[in-house]
Amino acid sequence: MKLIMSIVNSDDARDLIAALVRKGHRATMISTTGGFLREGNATILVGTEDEKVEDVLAVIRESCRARTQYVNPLPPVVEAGELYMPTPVEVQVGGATVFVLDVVRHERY
Ligand code: 2BA
Ligand code: 2BA
Repeated sequence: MKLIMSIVNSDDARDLIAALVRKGHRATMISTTGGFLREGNATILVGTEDEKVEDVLAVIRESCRARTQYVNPLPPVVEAGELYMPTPVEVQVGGATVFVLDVVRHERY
């Protein structure tokens, strides 16, 4: 068994969950925050049998699209009287960042 941990854009999360459930997969959504942009994203956990992993990954690929975002980098330390004009930096935000982990044991009580 595998645990598929997928970090996705909050805007895609509900459609992804709906698509997974439609195809008979079980899923849990957690609200998370990205360390770089410090913005909300969503982490979707799917525990599934090894042979269903590719199907889950295909659903994730279809439901989540990459987009470009602009962020203001953290300001440097400036001397008194100096002016700092932040230049927004372009970053590509996935799609989905996916980790597939081996499940050592799975129980339902
Ligand atoms: P954030 O950490 O908010 O990152 C948003 C986007 O900013 C990233 O998109 C990437 O394009 C860029 N970025 C992040 N850290 C960077 C760095 N140290 N230097 C330069 N650019 C950086 P994605 O790679 O698509 O990641 C989207 C979200 O997925 C991330 O949000 C984070 O919450 C999660 N994530 C991505 N890779 C991860 C990893 N290796 N471990 C844990 N979480 C990860
Ligand atoms: P929910 O997804 O809201 O599911 C509530 C209950 O509905 C489940 O109870 C199960 O009895 C049923 N159910 C959910 N998805 C189903 C499906 N695709 N087909 C048929 N019945 C389905 P539990 O199995 O006790 O799960 C309780 C909660 O634990 C779930 O809430 C979900 O958040 C999480 N969960 C369970 N199995 C999971 C898995 N394999 N991967 C990720 N999260 C899981």
